[in-house]
Amino acid sequence: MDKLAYIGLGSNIELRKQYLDDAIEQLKAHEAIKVTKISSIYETPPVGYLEQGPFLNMVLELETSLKNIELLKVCQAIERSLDRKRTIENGPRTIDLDILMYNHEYRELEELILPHPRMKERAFVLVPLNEIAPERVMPTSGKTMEELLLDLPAKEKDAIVLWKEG
Ligand code: X6L
Ligand code: MG
Ligand code: MG
Repeated sequence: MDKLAYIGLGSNIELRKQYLDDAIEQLKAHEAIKVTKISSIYETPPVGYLEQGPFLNMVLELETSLKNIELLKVCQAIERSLDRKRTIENGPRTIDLDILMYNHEYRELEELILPHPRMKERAFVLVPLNEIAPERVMPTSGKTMEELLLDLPAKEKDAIVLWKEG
């Protein structure tokens, strides 16, 4: 039985759009993954570590027969293949793939916490998630993406701008 998963993608090293596209192509090429929804791309100011350039962020919906940790390993392999380095904590990255939700699971494993513990505070995640899955309920909070987004300060949401090529 396939599981429904949501993956957050982010890049802030050029060529940002190319890294997003390459990551999506690698997920699509995986035999155990079907990409079922793709959000728009948003340009977003950096959060956490501020001395870095703006991100492109988006969210994907997947159907997969992979187990949660297997999906994590696939995401990490894609990050490595796209030259992800971990030099500065929360610093610039070619590509970041985070499992936001996996089915309706809530669990804390050593390698993976589901749902992503900080997704409900991050407009750069909730704006694209609300676009493709407004009625989806976040396990642990019991709120829909639409409701979580309403809880965020307007100035954080206003900083998330639809991105257009060129
Ligand atoms: C205090 C301390 C408050 C740390 C917040 C927030 C840390 C977010 C890390 C934090 C804190 C993060 C992206 C990003 C990052 C991204 C945008 C992170 C991990 N990833 N900013 N910052 N998009 N716009 O994908 O999310 S670093
Ligand atoms: Mg991240
Ligand atoms: Mg990550």
